[in-house]
Amino acid sequence: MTKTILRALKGEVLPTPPIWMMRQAGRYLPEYRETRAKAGDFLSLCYNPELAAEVTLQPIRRYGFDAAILFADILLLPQALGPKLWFETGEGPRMETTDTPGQVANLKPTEAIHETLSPVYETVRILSRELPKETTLIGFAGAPWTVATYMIAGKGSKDQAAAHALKAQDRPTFQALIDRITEATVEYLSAQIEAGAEVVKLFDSWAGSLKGQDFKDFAEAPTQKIIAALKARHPGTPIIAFPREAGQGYIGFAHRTGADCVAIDNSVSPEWAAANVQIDGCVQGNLAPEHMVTGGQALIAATRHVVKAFSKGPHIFNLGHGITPDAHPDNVQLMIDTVRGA
Ligand code: 1CP
Repeated sequence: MTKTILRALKGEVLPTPPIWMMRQAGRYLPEYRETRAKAGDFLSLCYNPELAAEVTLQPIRRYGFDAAILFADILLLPQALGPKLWFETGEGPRMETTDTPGQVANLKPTEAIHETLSPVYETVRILSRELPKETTLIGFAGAPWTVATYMIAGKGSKDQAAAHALKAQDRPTFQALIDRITEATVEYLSAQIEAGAEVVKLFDSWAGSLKGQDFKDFAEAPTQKIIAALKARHPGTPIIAFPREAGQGYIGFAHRTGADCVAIDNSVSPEWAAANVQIDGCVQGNLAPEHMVTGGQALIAATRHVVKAFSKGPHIFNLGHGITPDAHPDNVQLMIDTVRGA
């Protein structure tokens, strides 16, 4: 029998939506913190196939989610193109910046990425052997705009000002960077699929700061190119796109990019998303991650609300963004029980 997530991605309306959660392997789980301590630091964990597979499996064992997402990070791909990457404790990622024509030209050739990223493919191979047969394995990458925002600023930022500035001041350099990331992402995701990823997801976490024509040029166009290239090589592999906080940009996004499913953040109501986005096919989302912290009757009511709003079309239950480190593991169980028992 086909796995439930794959059925939903093909457009089937299931009596109970399949469920997984962004950042399901993460700091809210004591077993994750323990394995991370064993690895030493976050990047060592990402590049250790045995331990990365272990943390990917932890939420599957604990909760029986319908999908596992490969444990890695969207910043491994830009690191594989050359810039140094490290994590400052308590602050987040830092990268050597790439914002001049010379720096873009000096990025490593796309073929060179596999040298750095081969442990990630090994993690995928381990997982495709070890996951329960009903669990779908999801691979992923950052979408080019979101990856570019970290490469240009050298860190995360609320408004992505450095990337917007480069786009305004030196469009050819900005476009060349987007093109290099786009090309490398195709090879990275292709390698994940060849290693055993059954679905891939593109995280465009900062798509919401692109407006008007910029949204079309830098959220839609690179996503469309990646999907077209992947579909030519791996026609059977479904692709989930997550243009976070796209707002009106969600409407027709699947149609324009070729995505099999659009992940919806929690800044829009599920009724709106059902009426405007689910009409084109499968959607994923969109419970507010805060409920994993606060729990209780409000969690139950909001979970039922999301399930009901999307119940007439293909739906994969998920949060609107990643679960946060202060979430309580019992609230995750309560959400799952509510989805499956509703
Ligand atoms: O243990 C730790 O301290 C590290 C926390 C952490 C984790 C658990 C980071 C650092 N990355 C991850 C794993 C991760 N990141 C996954 C694994 C699979 C999963 O369980 O979902 C995925 C899919 C990501 C994707 C990712 N990394 C995104 C896109 C999704 C999103 O959350 O918007 C982004 C923007 C990143 C960059 C990143 N990596 C880590 C942090 C703290 C950040 C955000 C940095 C910032 O903007 O400030």
